[in-house]
Parts: sequence; structure tokens; C-alpha cells
Amino acid sequence: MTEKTLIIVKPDGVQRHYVGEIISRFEKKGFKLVAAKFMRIPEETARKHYAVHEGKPFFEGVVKYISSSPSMVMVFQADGVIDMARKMMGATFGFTAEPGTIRGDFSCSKGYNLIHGSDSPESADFEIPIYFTPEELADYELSDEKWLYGKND
Ligand code: D4T
Repeated sequence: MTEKTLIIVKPDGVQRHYVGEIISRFEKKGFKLVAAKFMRIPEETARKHYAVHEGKPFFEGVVKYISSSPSMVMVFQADGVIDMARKMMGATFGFTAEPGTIRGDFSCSKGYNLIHGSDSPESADFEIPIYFTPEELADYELSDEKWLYGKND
């Protein structure tokens, strides 16, 4: 089973020039990039994406933040990619995220958090079609998959 996750470099990540750095971390880890779209996320799309948080005190703020300026929206693929990406992102805000993680290394905010990553297979299945049609997800092999994902058996 090869898993997919939705990764978004949010408006503060784009404004602060971290798109390349963040993609680079995931590329170097060995995740396969299968889709990418640079876009200003419409408010209605943001409401749909964060619907699970509707009614919470931070909901309107999150919608406003993520639709305020362009984001880099991507899908990465690998076995276990959801948990690996979440670990690489760190805790929800840079203020508490561990050094070595994306949020821990590049942010000390308690409100803007640079990046989104799906938190479960169910979330990924819900989120990816919000941004991409099935045809927009590339199905291809990396030439070094044997070395990236291989076992020594
Ligand atoms: P996302 O979903 O953006 O990748 O972040 P997390 O998965 O790490 O965090 P989350 O789902 O718990 O929260 C979604 C979104 O709401 C903002 N938020 C969250 C906030 O502004 N105040 C809060 O107290 C919480 C819990 C940040 C991310």
C-alpha cells in the first residue's frame, strides 16, 4: 500500500521564502512528489478543508490566514508518508515544536504554522480531492525506488 498525504506550504511559508527549503526536506527524505499547485486558496475551499474545526474559537482565524495569500499545495507519496511527514513538521506551532522539525526550525509563532500535512489516511482521502482531480495525481516510478524503499531481503 502506497500512501499519499496533502502538504501545504501556507501563506507565511511562501511569504518567508520557505517553499524550496520545505520541498527539499521532503525530497531528500525520499517522498515522491505526485502533484503540485501554487494557488491562493479560496475562502470557501479553506472552510471545506477545515470543516472539522467549524465552531471552534480559532476557526475563522485559520480560514482567514490560509486564504490570505498564495500557498504551495502538494501531494507526496510513500509508504507511511503521513506519519513521517507529521514528525518532520513538528508540533502545531513553532513556539513549542522541537528543533530539527520544520516548524521548530523556522517558526516561533503561536498562530502561523508554515505547513499543513494530513493527519490520518481518512484526512488525506478527504483533503486531496479538495485540491486535485485524480488526473492531476501523477503515477510514475522514480529511478531510484529500489534504493529509497528497498529491503535487504
Ligand atoms: P494543520 O491542520 O494546519 O496541519 O495543523 P495541525 O494538524 O498541526 O493542527 P490542528 O489540526 O490541531 O489545527 C488546525 C489548524 O488550526 C490552527 N489552530 C489550532 C489554532 O489557530 N489554534 C489552536 O488552538 C489550534 C489547536 C492551527 C492549525
